[in-house]
Amino acid sequence: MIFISIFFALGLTLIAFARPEPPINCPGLPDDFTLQNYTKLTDPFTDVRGKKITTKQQWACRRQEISQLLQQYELGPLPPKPARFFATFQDGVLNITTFEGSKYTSFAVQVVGNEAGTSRQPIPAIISLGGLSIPKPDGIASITFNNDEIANQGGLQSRGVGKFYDLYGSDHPASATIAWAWGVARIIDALEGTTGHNIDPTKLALTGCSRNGKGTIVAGAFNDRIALTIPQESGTGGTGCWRIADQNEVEGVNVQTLREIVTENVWFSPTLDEFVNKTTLLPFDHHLLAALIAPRALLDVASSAFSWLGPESQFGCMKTAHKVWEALGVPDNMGISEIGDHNHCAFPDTQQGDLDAYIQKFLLGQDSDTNILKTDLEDNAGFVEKDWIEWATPTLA
Ligand code: MCU
Repeated sequence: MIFISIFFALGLTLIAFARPEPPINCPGLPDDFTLQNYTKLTDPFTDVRGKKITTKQQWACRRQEISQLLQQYELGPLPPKPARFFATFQDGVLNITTFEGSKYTSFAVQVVGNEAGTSRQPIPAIISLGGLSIPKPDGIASITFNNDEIANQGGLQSRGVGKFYDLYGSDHPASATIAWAWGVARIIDALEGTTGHNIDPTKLALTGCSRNGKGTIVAGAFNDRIALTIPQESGTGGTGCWRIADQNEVEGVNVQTLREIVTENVWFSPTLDEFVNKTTLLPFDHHLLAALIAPRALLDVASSAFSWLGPESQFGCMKTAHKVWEALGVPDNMGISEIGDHNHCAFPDTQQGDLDAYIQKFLLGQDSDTNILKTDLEDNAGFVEKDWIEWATPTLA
């Protein structure tokens, strides 16, 4: 009791609770599920049992199925919310401690630009993996998440290193990207459970560039409490599709592939190694990773300047993902802005209007035109829909 009183006296908040996920009654993966070779982009609207998805309710189960498949074959498992944690906010720093059994770990994130808010009218915030590399919009706070300390990304030798693994064990099969998704969830828990930061936890965006862009799409996909996800120049393993990158490589493009990426870093679980030279066996591609975000907002800020990032793959993969937002009746909640007139992770003025439109609509609640699906490369960056898509897009009832 004295302990709690001291916390309140200091203007801090102590929280320790777990909120269960709302139940949906979905069948889950069948016990006899087997991988099948499929060379095109997998159908979002047919489940693993071959059943067509025609309603939003069925999509909720298909979405759960895709989430399970991604964890099983590519990302590793996302642990549920820890049973116990506490958070404090003081002097612009959110301190978070989580407990699992007898172990605990603590990390802190810096909050800036939150002065504009008042306790009457809290303001939106952008959480960035590794720091902002888009311009900070006015009237929006910025929260810097040092994702590397949660799960290190210093090459293959950094597998299992970081605070996530201190808590769950260095042999936990979570990839760095899903461990970062866990970290983002803990930041949101802490924002929800503390006061004094003037941030509205229902108006959160997430961003990160390059390798942290890969983390952004994963963390956006696995965090329903993120309103707007903005991966920047994430390339292969982010908003690019494995199959398109492979095809481009066959055509002579110097693009990053699954085969290469698993030798470079720990962004994916070791389970993905099995798909080296066999990306066509994956029961998903990254259009379905992105689709987990729907109907929430997604703006893919891509670059067409570097073949390594796969400009056709990023554009084609996200153009395909967009069909899920179309099916859900919210096509303007997802955009692609692919422009190549700048250095890697140097956000150009030419994309400012596209970014502003998404910030205005999804963080500030203003009207704006978010119908943005563009690349500055000719012929849709080379992406030919009929070569990749064999399925139709329904209107989900
Ligand atoms: C685009 O992200 C990565 C890319 O996947 C890597 O191959 C390369 O080494 O680094 C990029 C990056 O994170 O650049 C900062």
